[in-house]
Formats: sequence, structure tokens, C-alpha cells
Amino acid sequence: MDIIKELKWRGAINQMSDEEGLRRALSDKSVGLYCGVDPTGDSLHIGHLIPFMMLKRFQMAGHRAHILIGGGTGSIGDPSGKKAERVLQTMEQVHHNERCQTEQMQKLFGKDNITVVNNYDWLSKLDLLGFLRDYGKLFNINTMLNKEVISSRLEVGISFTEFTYQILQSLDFYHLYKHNDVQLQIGGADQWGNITAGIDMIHKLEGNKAQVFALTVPLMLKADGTKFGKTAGGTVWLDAKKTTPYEFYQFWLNQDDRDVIKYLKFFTFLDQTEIAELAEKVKTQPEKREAQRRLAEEVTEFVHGKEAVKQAERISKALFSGDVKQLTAVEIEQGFKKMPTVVVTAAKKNIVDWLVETEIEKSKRQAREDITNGAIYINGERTQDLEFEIDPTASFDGKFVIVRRGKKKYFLAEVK
Ligand code: 485
Repeated sequence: MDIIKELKWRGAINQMSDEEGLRRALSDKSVGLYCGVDPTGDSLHIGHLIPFMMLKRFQMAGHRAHILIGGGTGSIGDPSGKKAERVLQTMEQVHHNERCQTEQMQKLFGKDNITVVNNYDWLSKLDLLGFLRDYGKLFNINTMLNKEVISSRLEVGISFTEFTYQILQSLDFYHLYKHNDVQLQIGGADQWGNITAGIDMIHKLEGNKAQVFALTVPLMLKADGTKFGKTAGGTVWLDAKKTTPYEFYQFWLNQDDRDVIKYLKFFTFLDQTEIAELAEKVKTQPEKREAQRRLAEEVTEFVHGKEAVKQAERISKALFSGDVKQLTAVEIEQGFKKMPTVVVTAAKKNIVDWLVETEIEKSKRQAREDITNGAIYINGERTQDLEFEIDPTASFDGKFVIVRRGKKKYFLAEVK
């Protein structure tokens, strides 16, 4: 299947310029393409994953993928999709974020498989008069004002700095066209104006015959109308320190039946046959959540690797069945990050006193009642003896005590 056809089947195309020209270019040879990202944070999130998966698909089809880190543009700030002027980041922030994001990209794609460039390298070398004479002249104010990004901001106001952003992104496309033989720029739906501005600029500089193309991916919408990529805990990050692989896995596992097939198409490399089979299972055996499990496995493996998937599965299983004994200290840290945590000393203590002191139980009376009723589990073992001594260092490298009350309620005591 040709790549455009495949992307269409995946529902991954929002807009394309010159579809025929692009198809021809793609079938003739290996095409250079790029997607840019501004280092506005120290980690990428799953929203970024959508165009990146697209880059990867092009790469798998034999094309040359480039990622551009916007060290230059990130010091200005893209007005696209923003209702108000941004606060400038310090250059230290920009450079710090640049380093973090570059490392993440190289992990995702493999160091040798992707060309990562930074527009700070050429944008920071522009001089004002050269910029105005060589490039400013190519941009018509009326055309710029008519772009949705700018027109939607005219009432609240927009600085000259942000207004200029589209020229900088255009310059990048031109730069990569000249130096890296890049003909296609991809991005989210909000990037259409910036990408087409670049195409216009290249046509002015190189003539209308220059073969350059734009392709955008749709904005991800959820069936229930809430924002994609957010949970109660906030944004879902690609950085394992900000969103642990277990939380990441759980995020995908918890997707709605109405969304899961769309996400399988967008976020995995599974083919049509396999996705059709999973769609059938959503209909006939939704309670098994096989499509969700496959989605969670695939995306977690792509971002965090095979081992992380195994770990996430072990943690999920242990928490579900209550059999937490086999978990390692590292797995406990991941799995219990969002659960109630108390800090305890290493001192041994009677179970009733310990449960009250940690405030897991409100009173001694309640603690005794729960213990004798068999509702209390210490490190996965039901404990019904009121004289039991808790030794906080007995399990999990002496770092944790896991308490479960009733069927599902977990508490983590951290030994310090
Ligand atoms: O030459 C370029 C320089 C910068 C950029 C692109 C090309 C970045 C772009 N202007 C931007 O702001 N991108 C967003 C970002 O950096 O977070 C998001 C888009 C989203 C998707 C994603 O980047 O909002 O639609 O393209 C990769």
C-alpha cells in the first residue's frame, strides 16, 4: 500500500498541499521530510507523538526523516493555537529544554536513524538588515494578517515578535530544502499556516517549480469531548521520570471502547487485518479489553521499550490480584506513585499501633475490627493476628510496607 493511502486509512491526514505532486515525489524516490518542535518544556508529551509516528511511518517506507528542534523559534514562541502573548523563556531554559528533548528524540528513533537539527544554528546568525532585505520583502502583510493564527489574535493583540514567527519557520523549511534536500514538512493541524508560508517563500526564492509540500495531522478528539492526552494527574509525558512507564501503560489501557480503534490506527504499527480483528473483539467481547491491552503494549514498547511493558504488566497484575509479594522496589515506586503514601521508621511495632500511627486506620477500635475481619493485608499477606509485629524492613529491600485494606484500597509506607 502506498504511504498516502495508508495514512488516509489511519485517519492521520488533516490537510495536504498538492496531493498529486506529493504522491509522485514519494513514488519516484526517497523524499526528505521534517517535523519541528519548539523546546518549550523539558519533555515531550503524547500529543507530540502523533506527528512523530507519522515521521516514523515515512521512514519505514524508505524516506528520510528529520526532526527540527526549535532552539531559535522556541526563543520567540509560536502564536499558533495560543489565545494570548507568551512569556519569553530565558535562553538558559531554551537550551536546557533543547538538550532534554533531543535526547528523547534520539531514544525514540535510535541515534543513527534520524537526523536531528536545531534552527538556532542558522536563525541565531541572521542579521537584522539582511533579514529584512532578503526575507522580509517576500512576505506580504495582508497575507500574513489573513492567516487564522494572526487574525484570531488581532483583537487581544500580538507583538511584532510573535507576528514574525511564521517567517522564521518559513526560513527553516527553505534552509532544509537547500541543505538537506527536504521537500515535505509535517505537523499538527495548527501548523498549516506556518508550513504553507514556507512553501510560498520557497516558491518565491526558487521559482514555482520547486517541489515542496505540506501535510498536517488532525487534532486528536476524544469521544467524551474531554481533551486528549490529559488525565486527572495532568499531561501524559514521554519522560519516564514525569510519567512512569506503568502510568503510561495504564493511560492507554484505560481508553474508551469508542476511541481505542482510532488510537490503534494512529499510535501503533499494527496492520489493517490485525486492527480489524481487534475492532471485532471490541464489539463481541468488550469486557476483555483486548484492543486496549494491545494499544498499551504497543505504545509503551515504542516509547519505553519491551522491558518496561513487562514491568507495567507485572505491576498491573499484582495490584489487581493483590499478590504484591513478587514486586521489586523499583516496580513499587512506579505502581504506587499516585497512591496514599506515609513515611515510617524502621522500628518494629505492634500492628494495631502501627496502623493507627500511620493514620491508615482512624482508631484502635477500627484497626482491631478490620484486622479480625480479615480486611488487612500486609505485604500481600492477610494478617488477622492482633499481636502481629510489623517489621518495616522485612520486604522490598527494606524500603516499603504495602498495606491493603479491603479489596482494592492500597497504602504505601515508605521506610526512612
Ligand atoms: O521549522 C519549524 C520550527 C518550529 C516548529 C516547527 C517547524 C514548531 C512549531 N511552530 C510548534 O509550535 N509546534 C508545537 C510544539 O512545538 O509543541 C506542536 C504543534 C503540534 C505538532 C507538534 O508540535 O502544536 O501541532 O506539530 C509536533
